[in-house]
Amino acid sequence: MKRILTYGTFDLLHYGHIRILKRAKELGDYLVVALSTDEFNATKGKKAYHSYETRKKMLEAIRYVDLVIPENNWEQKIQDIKDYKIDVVVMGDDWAGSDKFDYLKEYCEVKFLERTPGVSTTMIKNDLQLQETVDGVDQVPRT
Ligand code: C2G
Repeated sequence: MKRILTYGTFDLLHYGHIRILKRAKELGDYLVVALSTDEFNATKGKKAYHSYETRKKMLEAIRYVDLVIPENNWEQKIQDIKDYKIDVVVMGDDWAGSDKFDYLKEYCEVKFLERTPGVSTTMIKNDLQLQETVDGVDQVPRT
């Protein structure tokens, strides 16, 4: 059984997330997703819209995902690879060459898959904010 591991925040789940999970699972038989906790995100200066528990439940509902574990810090990856007997760590290629992943090549295969263009959690947030401004949502409610 070939075991795959990936990391992420997966906030405001979108098709870029689904595509990386689908392609990661296609590389093996079992996919573990290490999901950034709210506390870990705070250290990255990020605040997810959905809580860890909500993001975990959404990921667990995806057919490609077999197990969701917490990502509490940057340093846990080698232990994760050992604990879950990982053969391949997969990330979007925005992480290619990053010192956060390249060193893992001593412990397992590391693959970077093409990031899906045209969508990101930040883009969704910005577009919604812009839309609210255009629609004047904060105007007097329509009767
Ligand atoms: N992704 C993608 N295409 C997009 C957006 C994201 O392929 N349009 C991929 C990212 O490359 C990443 C995964 O989806 O592999 C999750 O993305 P994020 O939730 O943004 O995760 P990130 O903030 O990159 O956190 O320890 C590493 C971090 O936890 C990764």
